[in-house]
Amino acid sequence: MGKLIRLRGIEVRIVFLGPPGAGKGTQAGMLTSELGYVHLSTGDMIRDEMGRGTELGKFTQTFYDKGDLVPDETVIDMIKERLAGAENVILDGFPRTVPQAASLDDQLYRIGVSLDKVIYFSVDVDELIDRLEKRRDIEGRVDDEPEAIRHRMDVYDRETAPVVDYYRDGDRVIQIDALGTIDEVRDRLIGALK
Ligand code: B4P
Repeated sequence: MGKLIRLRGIEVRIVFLGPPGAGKGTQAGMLTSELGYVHLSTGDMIRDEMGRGTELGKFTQTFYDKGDLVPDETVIDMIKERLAGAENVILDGFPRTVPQAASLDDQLYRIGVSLDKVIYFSVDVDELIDRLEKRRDIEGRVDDEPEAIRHRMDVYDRETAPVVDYYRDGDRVIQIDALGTIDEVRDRLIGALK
């Protein structure tokens, strides 16, 4: 395992923001295996619940399959218990709404820490659609079907783009160009984290 990048010598909490297919999960997975971060992905948590057929999974599936966001209270509860004890965390896909972002600030305030960086993955929409269609062919994800993709893009514009503005107001956003190969994006990301 590589050396953990520490900001100001303390533990690190980072948010990855960006539209569906921007590569948040891909890059978070790489940083986790290479640099020892803890990867908290609400998308993975939801897929895990759905895969195990739990009551929570059945509830979230009705939103997920259509490309809708799962209700804020549900996702906030999922992240709360995992966040409390975790250090050097990448939050991937959370927050996705302004109420989720406000809840995260509140949770971090209560445990006496703050966010170190918010990384915004910027990619144009044609490339996003191309990536998600390829992923559908490989992984068969229901939310990567064309209608669900279009809907997720609309939901992103309406619900998640304002989260970028929420963090921009606090001067907390670092935008990276997420176009290019996975390794090129990784190198830009590592540069942004230093
Ligand atoms: P997520 O699991 O977060 O998925 P995503 O936004 O589609 O993908 P991501 O940006 O991580 O892209 P990836 O690396 O996989 O969310 C799924 C659903 O869960 C949501 O629609 C919602 O229903 C629910 N949900 C999750 N969090 C929620 C929340 N906080 N509140 C409410 N609901 C929530 O990359 C995509 C593809 O591109 C991959 O195939 C990858 O291999 C490829 N790729 C990546 N980087 C590339 C590159 N540089 N070049 C070419 N291809 C690349």
